[in-house]
Amino acid sequence: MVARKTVCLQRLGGNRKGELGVGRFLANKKVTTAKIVASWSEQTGPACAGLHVLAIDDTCEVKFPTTAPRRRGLGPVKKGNAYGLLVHSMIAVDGASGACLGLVGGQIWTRDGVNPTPHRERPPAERESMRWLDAAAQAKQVLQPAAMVTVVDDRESDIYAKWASVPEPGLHMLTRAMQDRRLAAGGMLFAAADAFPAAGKRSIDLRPHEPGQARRQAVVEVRYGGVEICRPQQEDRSLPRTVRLRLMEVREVDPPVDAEPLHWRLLTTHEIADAAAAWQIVGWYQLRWVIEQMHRVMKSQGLQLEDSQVTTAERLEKLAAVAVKAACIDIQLTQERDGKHQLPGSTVFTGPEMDTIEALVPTLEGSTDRQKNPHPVGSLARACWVVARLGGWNCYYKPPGPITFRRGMEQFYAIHRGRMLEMRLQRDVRIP
Ligand SMILES: [Mn+2]
Repeated sequence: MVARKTVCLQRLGGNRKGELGVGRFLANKKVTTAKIVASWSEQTGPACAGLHVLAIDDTCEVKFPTTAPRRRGLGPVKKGNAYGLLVHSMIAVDGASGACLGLVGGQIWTRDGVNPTPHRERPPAERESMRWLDAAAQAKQVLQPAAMVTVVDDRESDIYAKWASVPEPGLHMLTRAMQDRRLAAGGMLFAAADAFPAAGKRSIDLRPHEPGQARRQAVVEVRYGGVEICRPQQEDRSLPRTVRLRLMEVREVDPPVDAEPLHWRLLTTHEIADAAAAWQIVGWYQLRWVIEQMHRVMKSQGLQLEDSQVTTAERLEKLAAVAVKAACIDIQLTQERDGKHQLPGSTVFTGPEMDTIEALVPTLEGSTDRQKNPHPVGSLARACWVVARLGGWNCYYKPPGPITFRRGMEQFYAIHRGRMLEMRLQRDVRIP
């Protein structure tokens, strides 16, 4: 069971009783990581109906303290010098507003030691890179209600098999290029961009990718054009020999001396009619910061997953699966705290949960206007206000952030469970 009281379990369970509950939950063989991951996307499809959705995915490594005699069944991460789990997750983001609409899918795994077979000699199904194709397949399933889907990911996902097999009508891809590839017309991909005309300059907002980096503005120049990439030599021969794509190059003009200059080569299946369309695609790629923020919240701010003392890899995987969902909700609530996107409560909460939210409003309101819930009944923003109040936000000073929302969600679930139990008792024990 739980070896020691930990910050992580305190936060999930609230108290000693909750901690044992979480221990039981993690030990329960019927609750598998796969089942928790499958439940991530329950509310996402309906929230995406009719929209152009960016399905943004990324992998993060969660390391745990281990010692040689006690590895907890964890495999190597971080180039093999630490032990932990890998978490791959995909979120749905509204391409027009940037609002996070929930989780789409992903997977959580641990490595069995450093694989002795070089990457290129492994069959595709055994490569970790399959996760990018699997996530894209999950996007096709879960996001069927969307009008259009664009899968957005970083350099690790620049995989020929993906370019050749994933896109279909209504499902696009936007990925940062990693490989300098041969082109059907001769020459190489990276050099091709040099021949494209510059399509304009703009100042864009760069958010920090790692702690310690500062947020800054960068003036960038964009160029774009069509390319036809060739199937690599060692690639599966059943894949088409070439794939037609658009290449965009985004390069910082006069970068500051102390900063790493921005230089993105983006490949996409989208047509680029003009400079405005090119800038729109740059904007979509920039929304990748939402998943980076979610992974940061999962690892540190909200759940302190890396501090967890849970004893086995299997239970840590389940804990991580719960933490991903919790972090996604924290991001959704933080984004919607002012009602900016006018999302319905159903984006995050079930019907009965929204009833509990509404029942809590009068008990949390104060006498002044500042202390009233200003958002319409049934809206996600109205729920954000309630959860923030439960998390200790006092209606004044700075707006609530992910940590306040996490604290509030734990309170909320405890109250909601109590309320459901009370309602069941009232129904079952009919006093004449
Ligand atoms: Mn990545």
